[in-house]
Amino acid sequence: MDRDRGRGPDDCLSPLLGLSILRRQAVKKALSVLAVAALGLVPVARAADSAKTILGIKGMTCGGCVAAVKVRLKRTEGVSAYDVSLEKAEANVTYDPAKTDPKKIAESVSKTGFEASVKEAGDSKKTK
Ligand SMILES: [Cu+2]
Repeated sequence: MDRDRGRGPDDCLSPLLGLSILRRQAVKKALSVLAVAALGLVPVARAADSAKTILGIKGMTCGGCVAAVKVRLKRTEGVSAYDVSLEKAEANVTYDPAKTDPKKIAESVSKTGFEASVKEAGDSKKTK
């Protein structure tokens, strides 16, 4: 026989019990997230988002020239990272292949007055 249970269902769970249930759910959730990530979501996202190219850049003579090229790269659509070397007369550019390609980036850089050309396009082809 039920005696007075007028307190309602919330009081039936002690705080400790409630906590352990929450923890179990959190662990389950974390495990399922890990499983999804392990199933290949991460590598796919990586491959799709970025490619690298090397541009040869003629005419840079000082840090100011390098800075000008950097500013241009920063404003070029699809470029996510870059490293411009005065010594090597080239730029290492990481870009989103869905938005742009090495030729377009070289054209954009050439607008600074420094003639840029694609030295190495993408990961598949390695040409001098
Ligand atoms: Cu200069």
